[in-house]
Amino acid sequence: MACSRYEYVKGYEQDDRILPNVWIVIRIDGKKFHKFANTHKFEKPNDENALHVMNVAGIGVMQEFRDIVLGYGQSDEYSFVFRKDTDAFKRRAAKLLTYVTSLFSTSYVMSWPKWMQQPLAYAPCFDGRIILYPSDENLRDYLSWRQADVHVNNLYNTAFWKLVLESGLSNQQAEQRLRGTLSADKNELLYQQFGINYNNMPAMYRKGTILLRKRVLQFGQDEQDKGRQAIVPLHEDLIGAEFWRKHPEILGKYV
Ligand code: DGT
Ligand code: MG
Ligand code: MG
Ligand code: MG
Ligand code: MG
Repeated sequence: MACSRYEYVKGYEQDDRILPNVWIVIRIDGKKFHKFANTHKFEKPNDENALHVMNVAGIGVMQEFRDIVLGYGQSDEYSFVFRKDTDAFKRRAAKLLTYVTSLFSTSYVMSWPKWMQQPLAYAPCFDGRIILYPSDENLRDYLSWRQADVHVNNLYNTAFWKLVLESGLSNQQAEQRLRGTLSADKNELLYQQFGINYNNMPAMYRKGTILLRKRVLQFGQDEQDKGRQAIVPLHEDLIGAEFWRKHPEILGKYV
């Protein structure tokens, strides 16, 4: 029964339910974090504490949305993968996207003071998008794409900031020095000029952060006890097959 003559306007709302049986990925990304990082004096190229703020916000999202099976964060972005058969919010796209994006933003702001010395100068915000992947292969390729992105950027940025901060090159000179170089060249430059073995740099910077749900035994529990579920950060390679063999539960392949 219509309560008022105005109620017909509800009919203008669109049905945005996502089709069944596809992987739902939500990726959020910081708005103009180039500027945000400068304003808040992030260390270059990686600010460990700022990355912790991102990871804590990612964990906050996964604690609230139980159907997220994997989170993946690097730089100013986080991707969240929902179970293929999730019925959260009846798979309504706008609800899923806005809840995840706003919860990430508020969690980011709430955990900021625990990790950062400097108070927030202004309210950070994040954009969000939904991407649907029909096959496990598509999903793996998506995550591989994001991890390859952090590898390429981090290797470049590490070399760039070494040249600027330690060799005294201008930004432009450093850019010129690196123009056209391959990964192997940048590895070699880091090793020869700065004594750095890139592969020994912190894995969080090179690989990003993967958040998975795992059962962890609590102290004093016997082995019968299945333990408590925790969200565990990993900094592993997810491009190779080994990761997926080790964590079959992500794709719903229980062994
Ligand atoms: P957007 O996303 O189009 O609004 O613009 P940005 O500036 O957020 O660009 P994006 O997302 O492509 O790149 C992320 C920026 O965030 C990049 O310029 C470097 C900065 N950033 C992220 N993490 C760190 C960090 O740990 N340290 C520093 N210094 N900068 C960081
Ligand atoms: Mg961008
Ligand atoms: Mg951004
Ligand atoms: Mg970004
Ligand atoms: Mg309401």
